[in-house]
Amino acid sequence: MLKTLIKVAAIVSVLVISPIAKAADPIRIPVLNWSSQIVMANVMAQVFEEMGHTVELVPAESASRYEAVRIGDLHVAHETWESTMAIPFYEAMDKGGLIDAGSHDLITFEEMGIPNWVIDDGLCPGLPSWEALKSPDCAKNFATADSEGKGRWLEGPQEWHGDVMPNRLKGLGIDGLWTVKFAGSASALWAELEAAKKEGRGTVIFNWSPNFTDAAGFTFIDFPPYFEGCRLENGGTLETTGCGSPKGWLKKAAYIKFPLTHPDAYKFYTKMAFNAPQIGEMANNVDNLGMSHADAATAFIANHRAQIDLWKN
Ligand code: TMO
Repeated sequence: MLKTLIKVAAIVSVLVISPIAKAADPIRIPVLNWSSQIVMANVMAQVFEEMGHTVELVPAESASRYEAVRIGDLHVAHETWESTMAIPFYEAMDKGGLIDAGSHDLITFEEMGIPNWVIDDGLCPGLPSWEALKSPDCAKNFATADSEGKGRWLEGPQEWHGDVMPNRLKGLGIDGLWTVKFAGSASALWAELEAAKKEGRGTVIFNWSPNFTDAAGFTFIDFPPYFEGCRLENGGTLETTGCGSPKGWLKKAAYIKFPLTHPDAYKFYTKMAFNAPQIGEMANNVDNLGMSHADAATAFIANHRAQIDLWKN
């Protein structure tokens, strides 16, 4: 009796469950730890659901995400920033399984910088030129309880760029005056801006564009120009690793089978190309207006419905 039941259940599951499971294979979208990336993940999730797909938002890390796309654990990496993610992106493509699904409609920049009031208050005369950072009188205005008397740079999470910024300080020969601490998340960077302002001390943080801060009065520091190979991880030396960040693209990566398993969703994904104000709007909805990521995505879609619908067809 029991055997028969198991047999029947097995047959039923083959007949009924597996075709459904196949049709409902969810589209897996990575969720990282900065607002525009998370809001864009939610925008895609809501649009794919409108198209009849099921979606899974999967917590992921910046660099390891490309191997996950390559083997199909994720279907997309929808915010791939050239200056910090090009290497794992191209490595996964070289191994096979990850494809380039096009670029967003903008130029990106990721760099250390200061809120404009740091300049206006004269906390480090000569900024935004990096040469101003060579002054001990400047550095001491940027000290914090955890910086051993040095000026502090607050980098993003170490998972984003490893030791690019500590190597930058060494390459510039100013690691005796400045030290790098890593934030736990993007929101810790914005909290630092508020804390420094309240305490009247200088602050240097990692930031990027497009972002909500584009409209909020933020200046990137001018470092020696970037050139191919200047960073240590690209074959550079201590002589060259003081170079600044490159301007770059913002690409969309996809699992090679995504166009076959979800053709309509893949077509939307290839057409989906946000511009700089739109990425800023996604971040602003969360970081200034305090919306949840899902609500920020719903508001964004409502605000750009005609364009979204054009990409859906
Ligand atoms: C990748 N990021 C935009 C946080 O620099």
